[in-house]
Amino acid sequence: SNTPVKVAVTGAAGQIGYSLLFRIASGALLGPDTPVELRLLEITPALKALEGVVMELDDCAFPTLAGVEIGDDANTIFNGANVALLVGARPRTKGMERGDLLEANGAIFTVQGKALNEHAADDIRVTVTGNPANTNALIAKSNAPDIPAERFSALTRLDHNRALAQLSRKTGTSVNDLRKMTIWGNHSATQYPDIFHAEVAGKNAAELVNDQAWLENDFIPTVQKRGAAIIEARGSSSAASAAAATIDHARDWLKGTAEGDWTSMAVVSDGSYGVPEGLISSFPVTTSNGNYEIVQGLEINEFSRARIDASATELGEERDAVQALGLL
Ligand code: NAX
Repeated sequence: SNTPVKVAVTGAAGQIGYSLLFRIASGALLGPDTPVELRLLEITPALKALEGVVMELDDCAFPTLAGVEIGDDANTIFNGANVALLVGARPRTKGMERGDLLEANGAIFTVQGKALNEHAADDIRVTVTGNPANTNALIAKSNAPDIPAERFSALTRLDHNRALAQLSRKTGTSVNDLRKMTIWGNHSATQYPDIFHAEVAGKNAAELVNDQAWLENDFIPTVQKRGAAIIEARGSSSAASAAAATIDHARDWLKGTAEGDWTSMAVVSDGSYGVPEGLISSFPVTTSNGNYEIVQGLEINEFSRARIDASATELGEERDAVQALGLL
C-alpha cells in the first residue's frame, strides 16, 4: 500500500542514529516499495543537531522517505507509530553507580512505555537498543499494559552477528554458510553465544570446530567483550554495526526468518529453557509476519546450562533492582 509506515526512533541525533536513519530512509528496513515516515525523538538540547541530520536526510532525496517529524515529546512522536526503535538511553558516566544508571534509564523508559501505550498504532512493535537493553525493554513493557507483551524486544542481534563473524573466520567459511547461531540471556558480558546447535554448510558447528579451548577462551569472550574492544580501537562505541543489527532485527521480525534458520532476539520469557517467566532474555527465535516463536526442543548440555543460568540470574537481579525502584 502507499500509506507510509511510521517508524519512531529515539536518540535520533546520536551515533547509532546517524547510521540508522539513513538506512531506514533508503528502504533497508521495509523494502524499496514501502514509503516510510520517520518520527524522531530527542532530548531538547539535541534537537538542533537533529535538525542538521534532517537536512542531510532531505539532501539524500530518498524515494522511500515520505516524511520526517522531530520533537522532544514522546506522546507526539510516538503518535501512530507502527515500529519503535528505542535507541536513546542514558550512558553510564564517571562516578555513576549501577543504581543511578538503572534509575536514569528507568525515568526514560517508563515515560516512553506509557507514551507508546497511549499513542502508538495497534500493530506497534518495539525494539530496545539502548542499554541496559533487556531491562529497559522490561520497564517499557511494564508501563504499556495495553500492548501485548510479545510486541516488546531487546537487541541481541549485534551479538548474534558478531558470533557469526567469529565462527566464519574460525571455519574459513562465508557467513552465508552459517545457520542457527544462538545468543542466550542478557546483552551484557554474561550473554552466552552458543554454537552447539549452529551449522556450518550443514554440519554441526561445535563438532566441526572441535576445539574446546577456542570455544571457551577465544570465541565466547571475544563475542562477550566485542563492544569494549571496539571502544578501545575506535575511541567510541559501536555505531554502524549496532545500526545494522537494529535493522536486521526489526526487518526479520516483520518479514520473517529464512526456512531452516533462526535468529536471536531478547523477548519475554515464557519459561522456556528454564529462563524465569517474565524476564526479557535472548532466545533462538523464528519469525513470520511480525510474530516470533521461541525455538523449542533444543538439547542443552551442561556447559550451556551453566551459562544460560548465569545470564538469567543477572537478568533477575536487574529486574529486582528496577522493581525496588518502583519502575515496573
Ligand atoms: P549516543 O550517546 O551517541 O546517542 C544517544 C542519544 O540518545 C543522544 O543523542 C541523546 O541525546 C539521546 N537521548 C538520551 N535520552 C533520551 C530520551 N529520553 N529520549 C530521546 N533521546 C534521548 O549513543 P549511541 O552510541 O547512539 O548508543 C545509543 C545506545 O545504544 C546506548 O545506550 C548504547 O549503550 C546502546 N548500544 C546498544 C547495543 C546493543 O547491541 N544493544 C550496541 C551498541 C550500543 O552500545
